Amino acid sequence: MSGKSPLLVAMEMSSIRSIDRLTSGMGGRDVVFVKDRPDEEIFHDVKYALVWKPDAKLFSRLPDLEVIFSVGAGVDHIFACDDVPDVPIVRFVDPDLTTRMSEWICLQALSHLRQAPAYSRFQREHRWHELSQPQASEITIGIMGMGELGSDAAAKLSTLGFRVIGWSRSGKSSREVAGVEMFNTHRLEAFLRQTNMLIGLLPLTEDTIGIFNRKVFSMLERHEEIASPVFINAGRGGSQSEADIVSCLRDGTLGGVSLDVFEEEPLDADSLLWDFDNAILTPHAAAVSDMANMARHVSAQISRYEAGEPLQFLVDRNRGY
Ligand code: NDP
Ligand code: OXD
Repeated sequence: MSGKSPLLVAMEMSSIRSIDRLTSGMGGRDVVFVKDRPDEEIFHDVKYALVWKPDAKLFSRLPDLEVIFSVGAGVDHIFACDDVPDVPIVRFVDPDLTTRMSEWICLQALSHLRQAPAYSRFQREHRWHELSQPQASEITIGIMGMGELGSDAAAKLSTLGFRVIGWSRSGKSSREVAGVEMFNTHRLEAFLRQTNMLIGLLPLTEDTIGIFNRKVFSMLERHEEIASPVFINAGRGGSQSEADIVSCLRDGTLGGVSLDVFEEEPLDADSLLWDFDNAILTPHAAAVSDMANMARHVSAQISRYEAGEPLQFLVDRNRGY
């Protein structure tokens, strides 16, 4: 025993390497994995818990909890639990996570700009056929959710030459990105009507459930030279209507999609989404949380907390993110 309050970990960790990276980075603090303990055990004296999609009843087993750490940047998995105690919730904000997300976003935007789904089909068909190639600057990308992730993606997409606009509740982005016009919730239609590629980087809250639906997709602007409009979502699947995505891909309201998140995960093998040539799907893998960085982040926040300094990256319970 280290004499420090242990960190309780409630998440599936399939790789030994990740477990090592987390435990060895905790500066000698004991790490207790819930999955190794009896279901009925009450964890007295555990002040800190690191959680990802925990069992709904977990918090009833943590009577002395003082801080909840989310393994993800999103915290909807915590609010889905029963009786979440009234203690600070710290989410994961990490430059490496942000970089990975922007890589995924740029990859998807470029794939649709350069018509990768159509060229993959031509290759399967052994067909030599050249498609038109508009410049990135002719395409407007609209990002819904301009927080840590959205604003970094906006900066990188701008560097690639796209025209980028952003939408958020406040009409502001987490960090200002030169040349990016911002829209607030009252100006959603004006934002959508000029967007050729719509990117979702929103948290899942009561206000964002099902926000990406036929009504929204119908307002997007087609660009005649590429399969468009395009919808790209790496926020949360609960924000999208998959029935609407399927019907919009079928009738051409959408020309392509890239989805990393789904209403139910894992995506059912029978989902119609799998079989669209113009749908690029990844298994909630746009940006994974690195466990060595996680250990550094949790240790740093615990040090601040124990020194009486304010915690960083706190979740606002009223907003839900
Ligand atoms: P932030 O909290 O930094 O940013 C959230 C953004 O969404 C802000 O711009 C906020 O606006 C906006 N927003 C929230 N609610 C609304 C609303 N009702 N209407 C309009 N705008 C709204 O979050 P991050 O950028 O760090 O992360 C975003 C999400 O990405 C996470 O919550 C998570 O769900 C997802 N994610 C997915 C990953 C993956 O691998 N697929 C990996 C990591 C995160 P304002 O600032 O004005 O309040
Ligand atoms: C996150 C995620 O929220 O991985 O970080 O989805």
